[in-house]
Amino acid sequence: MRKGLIIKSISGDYKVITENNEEFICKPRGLFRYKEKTPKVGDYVDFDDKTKTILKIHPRRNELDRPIIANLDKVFLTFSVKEPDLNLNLLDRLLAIIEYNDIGIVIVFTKLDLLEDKIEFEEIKTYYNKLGYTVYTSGFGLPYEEIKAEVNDNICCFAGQSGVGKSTLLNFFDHTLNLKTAEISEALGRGKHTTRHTELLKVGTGWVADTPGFGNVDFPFDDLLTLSHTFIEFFENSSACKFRLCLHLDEPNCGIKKLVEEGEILKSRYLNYRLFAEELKELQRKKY
Ligand SMILES: Nc1nc2c(ncn2[C@@H]2O[C@H](COP(=O)(O)OP(=O)(O)OP(=O)(O)O)[C@@H](O)[C@H]2O)c(=O)[nH]1
Ligand SMILES: [Mg+2]
Ligand SMILES: [Zn+2]
Repeated sequence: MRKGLIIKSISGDYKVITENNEEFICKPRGLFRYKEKTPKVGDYVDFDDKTKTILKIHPRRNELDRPIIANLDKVFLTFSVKEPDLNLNLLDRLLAIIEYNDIGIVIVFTKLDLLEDKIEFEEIKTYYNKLGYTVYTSGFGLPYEEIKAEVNDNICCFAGQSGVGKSTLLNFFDHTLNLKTAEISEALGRGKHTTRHTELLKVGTGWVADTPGFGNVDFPFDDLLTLSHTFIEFFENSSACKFRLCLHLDEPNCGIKKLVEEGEILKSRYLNYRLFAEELKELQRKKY
């Protein structure tokens, strides 16, 4: 029996790499299907190198369904400022989901070279940075050195909409990766994503996954208090609210709403929060 890390899933088979860099294509044992357990990229597994069978999946520290990956240390939330336009709704949604999963977060804004008026963007960037998230900006992958160094000793993934430049940036990390990239009009026109598979790639002393882009992700929870706690600045300032379990929606004397009015909390972030709260309420209505 050997131990390894799943670095790629290939239509039902899995590429497993061992500590001394031997690679094996393995099948999951039949019992997994019965137990509805599916190996994921990022899983540490025990496998038989003779029969090429995955015998056991080690307990996961965390896992995401979009992108499908396990045991992440860090997610690079990748957002272009143009083409496609900066999607703060998706950013706030992903921040909430990754916070909930307790995974490290790095925000990367791409395509700065396409932005003429940077004033509004600077405000947004400063805001997210002040929340405590590491924020990088790049234009055509540059400068990439600091972003690349974030991968060392970690299992990471690049996540974000199709066409924001995830594969482009990874190619800057290491030209030999040779990942396929495509014109956004081309990508959207075909209605397909350029990157189709999630695969962990060795970069420096860490692993990083290029993943297919996505437009929307469901919340892994449906209660409003959890949502309010994943908005870290709401959580940190909630002692300013009259009610201890204030959801910052229609309660009187809400400290968060006051901070929004005073311009201390980004308005778009609060409006997205309200939209997400409505979405969760709708989910609950359907469920019960
Ligand atoms: N102007 C500009 N174009 C960029 C930048 N980064 C990427 N692009 C272009 O954007 C297009 C899409 O880039 P990709 O790297 O394929 O995007 P992706 O996020 O990997 O997309 P999917 O694989 O479909 O999820 C390509 O034509 C890139 O050349 C940038 O910083 N500035
Ligand atoms: Mg790609
Ligand atoms: Zn409140």
